[in-house]
Amino acid sequence: MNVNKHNTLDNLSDEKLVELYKKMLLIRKCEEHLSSATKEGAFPGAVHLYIGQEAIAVSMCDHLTEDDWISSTHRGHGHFIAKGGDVNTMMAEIYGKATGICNGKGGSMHVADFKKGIMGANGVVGGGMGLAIGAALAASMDKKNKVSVVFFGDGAANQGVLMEAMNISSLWKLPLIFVCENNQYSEFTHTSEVTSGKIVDRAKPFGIPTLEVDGNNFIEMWQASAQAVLRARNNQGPTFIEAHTYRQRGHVEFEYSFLSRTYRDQDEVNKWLANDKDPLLRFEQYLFDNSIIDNQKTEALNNEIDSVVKESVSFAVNSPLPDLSSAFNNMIA
Ligand SMILES: Cc1ncc(C[n+]2csc(CCOP(=O)(O)OP(=O)(O)O)c2C)c(N)n1
Ligand SMILES: [Mg+2]
Repeated sequence: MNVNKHNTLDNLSDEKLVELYKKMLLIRKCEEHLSSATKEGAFPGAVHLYIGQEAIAVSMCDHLTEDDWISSTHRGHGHFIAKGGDVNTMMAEIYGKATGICNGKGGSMHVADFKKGIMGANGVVGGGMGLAIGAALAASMDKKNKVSVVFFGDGAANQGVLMEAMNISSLWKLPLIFVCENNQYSEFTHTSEVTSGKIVDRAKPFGIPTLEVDGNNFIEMWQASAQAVLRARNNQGPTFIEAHTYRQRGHVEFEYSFLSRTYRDQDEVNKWLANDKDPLLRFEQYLFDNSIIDNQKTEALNNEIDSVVKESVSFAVNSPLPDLSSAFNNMIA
């Protein structure tokens, strides 16, 4: 299957394009805050940041409604925000507060909101696949044309559960979309050291149509997402997208506090931070080139998003910790 490159984003209004840009900016700025906050020890636990991959979640989720489902990874804040998750309660969750979306008991790797179709971030690599296929099966039995999307990494593509998910979703024509975010690293190991062949080719023997895209190109990723979601809604079965991207930050923030060696060249990182590679800067340039934003508008949007992030941090910081008596609430024995 080829990405519909003749189609541009022309059919989206300027307002809509600015909304999409704001969503990417919101993810970026939340993550930047979390980066500095984790270094200050503002909350317990580690954070895995989505910086550099924002175009993938935002473009895919633009085609989904609250009734559709997504499952995510340990790098899940971007998916949560893109799918319409509330930033205040996400921030409070990461800060471990009672007002968090999971009452402060899940933390960064478990931000979830079932009311919004967000089955959650997931600390188990590949764990989201089982959840997404369950939701896809339920969607197909309900016959309400709902769609289920699993976001996973290149490392997760080496988990056996992917083969099981591809097999049964293809056989049963489930409305499932595989989105492999190939960011070139699994923890501290380059993908080429642990992955044979092309990841996207793994779907082919199962008869699943595939799309391989530049995941840092918002337009290309948006088009691929449109095609995959349309197929799923029309009961045509699963689609597999491999989105090439780059993990701009470490595997976890602050990793050099425990790593004794570097594992990638700064030159390589710098190349991906540049205007022609970074997904947010590229989309911003597209909006400039089409006279949708200018310097003044960009500054206003940045100020607006800064306030949203500031408000979420203040909500999190000023919220109480969960009461000790609630420790065993919502637990099943
Ligand atoms: C089943 C399982 N195995 C190993 C780990 C440890 N681990 C956490 S993240 C990670 C790398 C995942 O790489 P990838 O899927 O490419 O996602 P990325 O971090 O690049 O977003 C590993 C091995 C885990 N959490 N779960
Ligand atoms: Mg990876």
